[in-house]
Amino acid sequence: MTDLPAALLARLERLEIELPSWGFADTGTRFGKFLQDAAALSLEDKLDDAAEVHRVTGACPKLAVHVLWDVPEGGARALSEAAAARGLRIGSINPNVFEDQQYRFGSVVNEDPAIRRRAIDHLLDSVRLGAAVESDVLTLWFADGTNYPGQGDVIERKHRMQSALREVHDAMPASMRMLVEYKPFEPAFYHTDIADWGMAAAFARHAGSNARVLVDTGHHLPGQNIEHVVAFLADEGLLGGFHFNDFHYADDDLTSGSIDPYRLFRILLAIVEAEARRGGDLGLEFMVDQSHNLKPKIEAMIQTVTTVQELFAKALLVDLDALADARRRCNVVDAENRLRDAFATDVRDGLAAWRQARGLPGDPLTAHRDGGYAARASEDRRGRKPASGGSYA
Ligand code: PSV
Ligand code: MN
Repeated sequence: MTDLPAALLARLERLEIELPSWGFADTGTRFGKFLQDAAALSLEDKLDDAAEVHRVTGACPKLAVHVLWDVPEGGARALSEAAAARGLRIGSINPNVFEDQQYRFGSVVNEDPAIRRRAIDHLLDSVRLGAAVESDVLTLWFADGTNYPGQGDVIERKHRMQSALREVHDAMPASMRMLVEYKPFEPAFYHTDIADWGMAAAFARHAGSNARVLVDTGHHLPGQNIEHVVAFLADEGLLGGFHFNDFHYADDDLTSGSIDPYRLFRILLAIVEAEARRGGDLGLEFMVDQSHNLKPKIEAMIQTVTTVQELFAKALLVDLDALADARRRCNVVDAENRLRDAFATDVRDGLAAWRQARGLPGDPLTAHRDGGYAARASEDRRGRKPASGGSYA
């Protein structure tokens, strides 16, 4: 399909996809890391890589940062200036209350009030950092949880979480939104304090009117109907945004749409339907949270962005009137086929033409490969690495 509808393209034009700083660095599994010569080491490298993805896609003007991993010595000002120098902005601020040794038994729900205080202070510092870099999104993920039955008083911990989130929410400027992320397990293996979307929704309600839920697509137990969760949260006014990735088993952090593109299509359709019902955009944060251990990082990010665009375009192609009609008639086959028809439509030529009309390369991945960026980055970064990961650029 070469001619995509103008309204569809206008919606795609408003689809900004935020890239994660940590997705450009060397990452691995608990069994180790395979280093890549071209993987980013510094904040500047990560911004350069994000700028390269933005150069070829035109869709990624923001970089999400993790406070402990990314904030330079010069603080907020240095952070914003480094982003602006590359035509980017700092996106969501991700506090880190999960790595320090003191957090072995939790952060804001720790038994020790002094540790709880330090964790909350870090969150408050992150609010200030966000305000200083003009980021209006505070993304909260907690590793807090327990490994064994009996280890913690889950309700006491719930109350601690509630009061911490409320305190942080109250310190946010009016323009800032708090996104509360959930995850059923890992690193805790018996219970996690914010285990699912329902708990995240309850915590967001307790925190205040600027708190919403963040749906990381990999953070569900097997079989969860994620599009139902998305539709439900949107209707409650509690859907804040996404961490996109794909999975086969659990939180695998694979490239979006690589395992089950029909699932991501259905999730995006839930957004399209909610926006149609509302008569306008939901104002969501579309963020990527992936860990590319085997693929070259920038190529995987470009694949992600183009896949999300393709699947969003397909979701926008669903004939919602015909779908409503089939539902009214209780014609299950016709209803399902409205989804299958749209999903089966090949939108790649249409998107290439759309990109070219906007002065972008029709094929972002080829443009990146032809530009020689990866070879230059490998050359520059190889010498700064402890050991080379081999031939991958
Ligand atoms: C946790 O698994 C998570 O999804 C959170 O969003 C973190 O910020 C991110 O991964 C990186 O550790
Ligand atoms: Mn996440």
